[in-house]
Amino acid sequence: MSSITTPDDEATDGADSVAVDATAQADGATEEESGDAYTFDDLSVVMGTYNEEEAIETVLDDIERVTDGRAEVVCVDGSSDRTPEIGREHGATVIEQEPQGYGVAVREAVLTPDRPVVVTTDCDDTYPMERLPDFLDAINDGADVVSGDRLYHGADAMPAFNRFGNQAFAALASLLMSERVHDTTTGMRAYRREVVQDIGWTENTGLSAELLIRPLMRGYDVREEPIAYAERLGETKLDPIEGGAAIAKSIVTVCLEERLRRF
Ligand SMILES: Nc1nc2c(ncn2[C@@H]2O[C@H](COP(=O)(O)OP(=O)(O)OP(=O)(O)O)[C@@H](O)[C@H]2O)c(=O)[nH]1
Ligand SMILES: [Mg+2]
Repeated sequence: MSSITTPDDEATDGADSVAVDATAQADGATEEESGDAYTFDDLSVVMGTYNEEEAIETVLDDIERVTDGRAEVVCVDGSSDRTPEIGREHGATVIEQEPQGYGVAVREAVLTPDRPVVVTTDCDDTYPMERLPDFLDAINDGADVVSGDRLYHGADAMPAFNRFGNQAFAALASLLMSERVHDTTTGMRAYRREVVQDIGWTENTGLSAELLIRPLMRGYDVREEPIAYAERLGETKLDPIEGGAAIAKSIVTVCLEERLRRF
């Protein structure tokens, strides 16, 4: 039994925890017992940014408004346009990196913050930053990972091909994990920092799926949270066919590695 919970399911505790899980659970318990809940001052919102000058101002303004300017923002940037300048003008920490794909950028982004709660998003105005308080609440409620489920509300703004692909990825991962998940490739999640620090990440285009699958299969408290999903500003950076094949391969590889790790 693992520990994913959805609006349809009852909460279940991870029963297959290993030593590292116990640490994560213990930290969570200490947090709750002390009544010292995390606030926006404990939050870092991180993203890969690659030629997103059409969207970055909107995304950063939304984060600023919703968190009263208290969340830290980290952008790992590979742009050749004005994205990094706009990011810095709006108070983000911008780390420059040659463009090497989604996962190379986002891995650097999640590993950078010192703050205890790390939220990922895309820099394309698709994800609802007004839900940041709910994600933080779920962490304060004991979740280790809170994963935004775009498909729950239908994701009408998503191209039909991508929607079908994302449903297929979730079905594949669910089968291989023996645990139902609904959106494996979402870009909006909250993590306790120790989860992203304690696990070794290997995937690039498939990093989003890996960031869900490894914690789930190690018994962390992973919860899916239905979110709205909006149409993208600017050009996509993902080739649906090539990217889709890479994601499917990552799901199979990571699920098998995690199963073998249990022996
Ligand atoms: N630094 C960096 N960021 C990247 C790279 N590839 C993608 N990104 C960023 O990662 C995020 C996700 O990329 P998207 O193009 O939105 O991919 P997607 O969400 O699968 O596709 P859409 O549904 O079209 O949005 C965006 O903020 C991109 O700017 C890269 O090679 N380097
Ligand atoms: Mg996107």
